[in-house]
Amino acid sequence: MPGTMISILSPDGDLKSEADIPALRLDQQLHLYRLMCLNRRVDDQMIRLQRQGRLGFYVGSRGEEAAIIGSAFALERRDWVVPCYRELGAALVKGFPLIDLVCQFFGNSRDLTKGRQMPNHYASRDLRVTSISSPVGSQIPHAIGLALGARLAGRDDVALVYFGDGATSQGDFHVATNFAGVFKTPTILFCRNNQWAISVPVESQTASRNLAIKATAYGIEGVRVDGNDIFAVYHVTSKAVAKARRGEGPTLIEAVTYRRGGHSTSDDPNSYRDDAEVEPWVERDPILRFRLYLTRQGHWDDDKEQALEDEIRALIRSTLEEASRSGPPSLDTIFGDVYDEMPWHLREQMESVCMPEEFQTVEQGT
Ligand SMILES: Cc1ncc(C[n+]2csc(CCOP(=O)(O)OP(=O)(O)O)c2C)c(N)n1
Ligand SMILES: [Mg+2]
Repeated sequence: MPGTMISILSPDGDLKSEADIPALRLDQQLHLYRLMCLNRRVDDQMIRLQRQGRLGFYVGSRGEEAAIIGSAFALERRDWVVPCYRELGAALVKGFPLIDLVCQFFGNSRDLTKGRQMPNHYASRDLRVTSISSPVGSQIPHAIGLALGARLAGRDDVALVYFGDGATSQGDFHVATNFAGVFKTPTILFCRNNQWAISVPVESQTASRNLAIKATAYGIEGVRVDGNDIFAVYHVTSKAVAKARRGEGPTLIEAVTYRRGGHSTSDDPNSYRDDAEVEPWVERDPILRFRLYLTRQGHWDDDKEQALEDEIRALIRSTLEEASRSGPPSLDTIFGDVYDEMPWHLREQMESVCMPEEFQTVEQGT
């Protein structure tokens, strides 16, 4: 039933039902915990750098780490992540090296996207993480197309697309979900319902009882899950992935969570929401909940937490040092990757800006 919220871990880190615990080995659980902590510390550091004027822009995901990391972990390497812009954690799960992400944030010469994108708009062809698509909801049809393409090519990879509660009001969501239902594309439509679309609360976004129920209209399965419960998120997403891979069609997952920070570094939520609203969500923190669980099970303690904090701090510091050794992309990168054969007028411009005068072949005045 799309209205029933699935949860496995209670806020104090207790299992609601032993039977429900997904088959995650201890090393996998500890890996997930580390990634959630890394995600948060990278967010904190990048927001600080933006405030210092060293980074143009950043989008954090404080409070949404379980929804993002738990879902991405349900994928295989060959599967596609089609992100919105708040899924650093999914990139980390996919194995995106932190140095590549940070070089993209700085838009330097090591940036895989050659400094052509806004900060926070990373992509990796090798890892099957598609380019972040800022126009709200536009990535949803892309994911449906990727999934259909995979099936037509005889492959069994699936595509998981992330989007927010606000995106469910966009035409692209409805067009894509309808298409996915009709053609049973191997897609997981993962909606992070973080309660806000910049300054618009979800209650003003839709008259629907919830977001998962929107699946019913398109004849696909809708699932509502506690987005701050890493086990529940992993559990429902794994089921949706397996179903998609069997050729039984898409699932819409609504992960109920909360955007604890600003929309981005360009936003100040104090101007439209009360701190009192945020407080209960601090208590439901997904990282704290997982830590309490691991501690109760005897797998975690303060020494391990400290060691992890130290490891992450050192990793972020060394990554920033390494990234700052690269300068801006070279000027000729502006001209590449568009034409197979570059038109003469662009070649002329490229030569005039990139080559020392003695090597320029262009005759002036022609
Ligand atoms: C088509 C379009 N309209 C408006 C915007 C400006 N905008 C950027 S993010 C955003 C809110 C999206 O909210 P939601 O889908 O809930 O995702 P969240 O940011 O909460 O993760 C808006 C309105 C945009 N980028 N694209
Ligand atoms: Mg939102």
